Amino acid sequence: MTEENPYELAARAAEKLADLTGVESHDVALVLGSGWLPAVDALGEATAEISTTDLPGFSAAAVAGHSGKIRSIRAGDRNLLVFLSRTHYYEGKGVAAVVHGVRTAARAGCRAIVLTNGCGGLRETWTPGTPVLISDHINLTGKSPIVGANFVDLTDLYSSRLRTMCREVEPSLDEAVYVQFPGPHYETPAEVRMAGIIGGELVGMSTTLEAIAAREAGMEVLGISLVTNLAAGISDSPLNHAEVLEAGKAAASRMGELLGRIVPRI
Ligand code: 8IG
Repeated sequence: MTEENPYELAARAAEKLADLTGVESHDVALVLGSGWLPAVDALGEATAEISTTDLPGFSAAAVAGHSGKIRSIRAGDRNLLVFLSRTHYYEGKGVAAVVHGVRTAARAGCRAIVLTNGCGGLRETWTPGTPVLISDHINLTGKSPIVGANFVDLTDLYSSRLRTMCREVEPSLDEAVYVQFPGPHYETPAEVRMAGIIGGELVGMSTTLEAIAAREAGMEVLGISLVTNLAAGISDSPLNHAEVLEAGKAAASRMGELLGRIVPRI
């Protein structure tokens, strides 16, 4: 990131996005986390696909399974702006870099954003590949994307209207509190127990800073986690990233179908 004001940088990125995609304004943004990428094709026909690095303020994707692309998709009467990857806090590029896509989406016209992620689960009934709605979060990064005296209200951060809609569409969806750890290491079993004690049931390395930036920008937020593994210590087996991608692949058609039913109703 440069020294440029992050909001101006996002405005420039949105302008270039409109140029490159030929789409004047977008309506709903989606950020695809670990395991969600294979679901993208179910959302609709791509109008355009660009590299994040074609836009001001983005750097190359760092994680296997995260492709540095942005797709513009026409779905019904909506223009979807789909980020096939995200910048993670653990990359060390700073909090502004983490939320740059969210701010760009807001400037591109998006009124709502769907933040997805792959994460660890604390509820033993959540087998790998279970989607869970995020009801609220605990941000253990200790950081905010907002700088200065802007006291943004985070009540109902994860829109109860959108959660209710999702549960009408898919009554089997559970809801839980997502705890963001800084990463990139997974939690110790003691940290997972702590997450449970403070009220969390999902543990991951993304989403909370983006949700805050989205709320600051006035967007409605829907958060959906894909539990790809039981959190450390909940099961006996150690965690590995390949397994996470595998669980995503296995769940892909279900997640695509789920997003395909939810997104038109946002
Ligand atoms: I996928 O168990 C995925 N991402 N922090 N813990 C944390 N992040 C994750 C996990 C997990 N699984």
